[in-house]
Amino acid sequence: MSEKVALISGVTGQDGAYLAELLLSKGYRVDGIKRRSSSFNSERVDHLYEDPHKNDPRFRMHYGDLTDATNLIRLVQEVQPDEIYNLAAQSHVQVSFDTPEYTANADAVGTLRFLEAIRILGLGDRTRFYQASRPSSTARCRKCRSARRRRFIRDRPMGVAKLYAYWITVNYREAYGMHASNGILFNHESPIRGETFVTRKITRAVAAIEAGAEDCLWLGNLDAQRDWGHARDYVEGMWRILQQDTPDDYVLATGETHSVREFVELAFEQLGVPIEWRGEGVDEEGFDPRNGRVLVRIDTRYFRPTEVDLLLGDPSKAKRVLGWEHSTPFRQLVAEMVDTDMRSFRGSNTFQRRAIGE
Ligand code: NAP
Ligand code: G4F
Repeated sequence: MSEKVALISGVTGQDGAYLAELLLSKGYRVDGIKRRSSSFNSERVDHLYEDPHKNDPRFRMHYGDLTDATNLIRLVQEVQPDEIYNLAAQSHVQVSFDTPEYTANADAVGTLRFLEAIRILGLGDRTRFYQASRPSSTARCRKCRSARRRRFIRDRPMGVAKLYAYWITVNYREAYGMHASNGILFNHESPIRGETFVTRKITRAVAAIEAGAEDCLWLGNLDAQRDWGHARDYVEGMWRILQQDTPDDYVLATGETHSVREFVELAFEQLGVPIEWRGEGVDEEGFDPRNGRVLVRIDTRYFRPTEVDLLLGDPSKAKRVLGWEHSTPFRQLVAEMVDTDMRSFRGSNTFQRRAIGE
């Protein structure tokens, strides 16, 4: 059998990097789409890079953008993929409140552009399509009081854009018989998680505090609860979804939920530092009871205009049909992230402050 070809959008992101690695290990040829930026943005996949002058490299990257339909059509035509994984997105919830129009263009219409590219090029019988969807309709939202509103949570511009992406994928499957599937993935993290998501923000801060480069971690809602798994486990689930004879939608989750507060406690525990809490609301703080040193404080800037208090997924269908299960316990995930940040921090001996984005 000839090698399979996969096209991954968002290959420079957390999931794109893990997925590219997995598919290469399975013998695929992988074509990744990266967007142009004024500085290098390929750090997560640099270890997969192959000299393009070499004959027939198995991993290639192409410039592209989800907001550019002609570009996507040309790439799909050139690559003739067996499988497309649409992972590219403006994926930060808080940023989607600041850039709602761009978020809709990339996250919602970007998905339509891919589906149309497959249809226009007549690749519906050959190319399977995976859409990176996210939980929303199952979540609870503090401001969505009525049962009806709760069913259709409009929690954030990104959530609304992703709902469109979810339904347009279902629509193309039903209308044109395409092999198009959604993976509804609950939060998944790793040592290469973006630095502005809460887990990585915590583990980087813990590493910086340990080295004396920072003295305090500033956070928003400590009581938000998430179903956190490891990205490495989740990309295996994405691949399994596209190996099914029949396209369908699947939830990938751990089935456990933990609060931001618990994540903080476990992360500091890796340094042998106990955390206790005192005060309430914006005055709450986390401190080391052995010396009274305050290590965690609240900054209202990190509160969201609308918050999803609790996310908890049910992965039973994925287990039953795909034989997929997450395999990294929560404690191990936190330890791996803290450990990697501590090592890289010691290696560079500097803690890079960022101008924006926590
Ligand atoms: P990520 O690390 O933020 O990666 C997003 C990727 O999309 C990056 O490669 C980014 O490029 C690229 N991108 C952004 N806008 C683009 C555009 N207009 N055109 C082309 N590429 C663009 O996100 P992730 O955690 O890997 O998540 C992957 C996908 O799964 C996303 O769609 C996300 O919404 C979805 N998802 C993630 C989670 C989770 O917990 N991780 C849960 C549910 C769903 P740069 O590297 O240049 O920024
Ligand atoms: O890590 P977060 O920014 O992730 P969030 O909002 O759950 O979104 C992630 O998961 C979604 C799937 O469920 C994806 F669709 C999306 O692309 C992304 O990957 O925030 C997690 C929780 C929130 O409740 C937030 O309010 O942590 C709370 N939080 C508390 N303090 C904070 C902070 N979040 C961030 N980013 N920064 C804080 O300082």
